[in-house]
Amino acid sequence: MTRTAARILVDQLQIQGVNHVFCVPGESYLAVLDALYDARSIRLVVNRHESGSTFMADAYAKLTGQPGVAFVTRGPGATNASIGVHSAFQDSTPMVLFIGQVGNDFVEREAFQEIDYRRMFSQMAKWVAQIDVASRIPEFVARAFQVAASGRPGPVVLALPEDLLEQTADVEDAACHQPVQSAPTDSQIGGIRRLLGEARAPLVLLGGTGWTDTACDNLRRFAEANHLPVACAFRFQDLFDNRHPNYVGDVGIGINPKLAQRVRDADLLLAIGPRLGEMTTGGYSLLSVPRPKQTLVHIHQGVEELGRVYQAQTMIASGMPQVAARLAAMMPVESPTWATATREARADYEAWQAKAPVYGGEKPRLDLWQVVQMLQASLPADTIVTNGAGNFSAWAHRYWRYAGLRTQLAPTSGAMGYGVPAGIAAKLLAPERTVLTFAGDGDFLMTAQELATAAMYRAGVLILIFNNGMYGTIRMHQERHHPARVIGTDLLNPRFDMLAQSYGGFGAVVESSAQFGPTLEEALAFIGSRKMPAVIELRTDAQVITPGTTLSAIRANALASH
Ligand SMILES: Cc1ncc(C[n+]2csc(CCOP(=O)(O)OP(=O)(O)O)c2C)c(N)n1
Ligand SMILES: [Mg+2]
Repeated sequence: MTRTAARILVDQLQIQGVNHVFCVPGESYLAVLDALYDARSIRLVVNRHESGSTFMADAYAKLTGQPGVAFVTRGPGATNASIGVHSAFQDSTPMVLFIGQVGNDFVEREAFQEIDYRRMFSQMAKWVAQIDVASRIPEFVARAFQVAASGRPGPVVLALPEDLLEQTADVEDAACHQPVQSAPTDSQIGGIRRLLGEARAPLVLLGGTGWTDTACDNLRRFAEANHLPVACAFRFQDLFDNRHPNYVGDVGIGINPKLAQRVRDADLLLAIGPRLGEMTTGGYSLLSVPRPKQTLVHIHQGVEELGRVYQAQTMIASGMPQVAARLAAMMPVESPTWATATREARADYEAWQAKAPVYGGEKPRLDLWQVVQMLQASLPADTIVTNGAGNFSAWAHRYWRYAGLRTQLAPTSGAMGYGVPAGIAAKLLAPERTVLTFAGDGDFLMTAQELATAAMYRAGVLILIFNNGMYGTIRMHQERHHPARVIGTDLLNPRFDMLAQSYGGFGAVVESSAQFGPTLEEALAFIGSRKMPAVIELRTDAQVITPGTTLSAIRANALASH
């Protein structure tokens, strides 16, 4: 049967299991939009900026384990979308981005909004291609999903030239993709068992994508049976229930110094899933490059990631469900010598979560530590917590206890603006769950326009804006390197409460700890009854630049050492 190219494409999306598409429309792919008109199983979510589309597609994939899909227009649409593609690449998130493209009749003339996407995305996508012939759409689309979801997952970009979308073809559909992952061999598992038997101070480090509920459960059983301490890599804190006695903290920015020491002192590091990237290795200092002092077992989905930086003793290419099942079935080590150390590491984690004395003894008007405690006490354990980038995120990463898989959406790419669209996507996909977004004043305004999307689709996400009137992270680094020479980091902000209200949401300002509880209750009641977003602006003390230090302390230190 002859179909239009757009119909073949949309039929193929349905076969690949797509049920949400995030987009900003463009005349370059009108035919696809028209085909989506009849595709009732696909919900089209329209954004206000293409970063919203790709960030939401990334959040969708992190929450469902299926590739997220976005459609954007050529040139300006593609450049706007690129931040989410880069984030998906760094986060190993499966994504397929479709971009309308200049027709083949005009290509290479630098026609209106023309970009060569192969060159533009080559470093931040697993595969970039252009479909020129309608009869090959099923092949290209199936492969895009196959590539995005297999091995180390990541984004794929497909360009759709205008003349393609005018074609028709009589072609068979392709089948749904089947993500492919390797599995560990018997001798590799035997090797891990042997190394564990010889270890005195082992540490498990979890990270990366491709985890399932069963895989996390199996990993927990492995840790319990062997009394192992378990840490999570930067922004992958939801792979192990933080309330579990074997959980000892996250290995990322602002790491607990005692945990950092434990990583350094470990004689066996079982890195299961993480890329051993800059943020997870303390800038490549916790493990020396290329041959770490610790005996390193590195298990990763992508062969290209193994041995990239670190020459692990044992490198295993494996999917997470595959390796976790084998570890759970492994004969545990009898009365391991490190069981006490695991309890001590847990105690260190709990002490690290106790309130840090940053206010010089003064009682702050708005105590952010207390804010997080109140949130944790009032919100369900399975709350999905999202954030973008900035020092404010430390309050979530350090003090929130993530209760297990798919309770955290956070960009390891450090992309500001991720939290708001990710939170909205989460609420759209899991309306029954509470979604809490941590945002900075700088971070929030990078994607605040998606509040319109939240309002249009009635996504009742709760957003906390940590307003310190500056790009605080950069100010912190500025004070370290160029003390008392403040430039380019102050911000003049709008009235965030009024901004939220103008979108039909709840908006309130909190200036003291006492105000927070009642305001939170009001916001939650609003979300419950109106199914609309709620924004609480926290007027924070700009001095409190991290949970552990103040700006003046950093300045004084820097001045003393310059
Ligand atoms: C898209 C993007 N642009 C710039 C940066 C660099 N950057 C990192 S943190 C930061 C400031 C964040 O400010 P804010 O959201 O107010 O959080 P704060 O650090 O003040 O808590 C900047 C500009 C980035 N990470 N991402
Ligand atoms: Mg700020």
